[in-house]
Order: sequence, then structure tokens, then C-alpha cells
Amino acid sequence: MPLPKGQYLIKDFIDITIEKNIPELNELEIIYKDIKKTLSYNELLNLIDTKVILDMHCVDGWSVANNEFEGISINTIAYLVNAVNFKYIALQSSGGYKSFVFNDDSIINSFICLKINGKPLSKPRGYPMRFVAPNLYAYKWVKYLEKIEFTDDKPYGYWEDRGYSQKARVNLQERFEKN
Ligand SMILES: Nc1nc2c(c(=O)[nH]1)N[C@H]1C(S)=C(S)[C@@H](COP(=O)(O)O)O[C@H]1N2
Ligand SMILES: [Mo]
Repeated sequence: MPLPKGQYLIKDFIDITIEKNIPELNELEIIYKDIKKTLSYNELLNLIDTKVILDMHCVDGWSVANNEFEGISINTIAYLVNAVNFKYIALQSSGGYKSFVFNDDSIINSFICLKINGKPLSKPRGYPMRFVAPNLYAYKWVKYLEKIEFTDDKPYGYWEDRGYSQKARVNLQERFEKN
């Protein structure tokens, strides 16, 4: 894939983790209204339905290209809690980092990633799992994912609260929120 505007290629991931403390998890909480489901890491491994080669783009300008990501499509996750009508998906890590995405065209190919290049995620990449939204800047790719909620209530986002774009679409170079 040609690099999007404003990005430069680097060889390997830079570990960007703002949390100091990251409790290790082996499950994921999925919420829609009053439906709450907790799936274990092993149950999640059995639901893998997506394998793609992707580039990751940090809003600061660096990109890492051509890694194979594997995981569970967002449609499959939504189906588990019968989530049909919702405006946002709220994402939270076990260390407290938060972001969110809009329920629109930009997330149709998003998924919960459990493997990179055929192996379980390393700790710096977000073990046991991270959200991946190929069309969005990487601050939406929440590592150490603990909780995913389909909701109509506007969620909080760590970088979004600090002036970064709410939508964060890479092809539109949505880096900062315009007032
Ligand atoms: N839990 C958590 N996820 C996170 C972050 C974070 O600080 N904590 N940083 C985000 C940002 S800004 C980027 S660029 C990517 C970096 O991913 P990497 O550490 O795998 O390179 O993770 C995203 N996901
Ligand atoms: Mo980033």
C-alpha cells in the first residue's frame, strides 16, 4: 500500500503506552445496553475470522507496514451481544487508556486483534488483545483491551480529550479536532 500523506515509514513498532500499570487479563468484557458477556482468551481464539496484512499509522507521522494481523471482526463481536443500533464503540484498556470509534463506514473492517505474524501479541503490542481499525490512526488501536461497549453515549478518549481528532480517518488526515 502506498503511504498516506504526511506519513513516513519506520522498520518496527515504537511502544507507545501511557499507562504505568497494566494488569494482565485473560478475558474480554463485551457490553450492549443491559447485555454483558465475558469471553475468555481461549474462547476468543476460537472465534478468529479475520487475517489481513496491514500498515499502522501513528498520528505523529510514523507508520509500520506489512504486518499480518489476525483477530475477530467487529461484526462478530457485535453479534455476540446482539448490538444492532449504536452510535459509538467505547474501548478501554486494563490500564485505563480509553478511546472510541464511530459506528460508520470507517470501521467496517475493524477487529479485535489476537495475533501478529502468526503469534500471540507480545506484551508491548498489547497482549492479550488490541482493537485494530485499519482506516483510523493508531491511537484508536487500544492495546490491553479489557472492555468494549456498543453505546449511544459519547465515550471518553484520552487523546480525543487532548485535541486529537474524534474520527481520526487516515485517508482524510484527520489529526486534530477543528473547533
Ligand atoms: N492501552 C493503550 N493502547 C494504545 C496506546 C496507549 O497508550 N495505551 N497508545 C496508542 C497509540 S498513540 C499508538 S501510536 C499505538 C502504538 O502501538 P504500538 O505500541 O503497538 O506501536 O497504540 C495505541 N494504543
Ligand atoms: Mo500514536
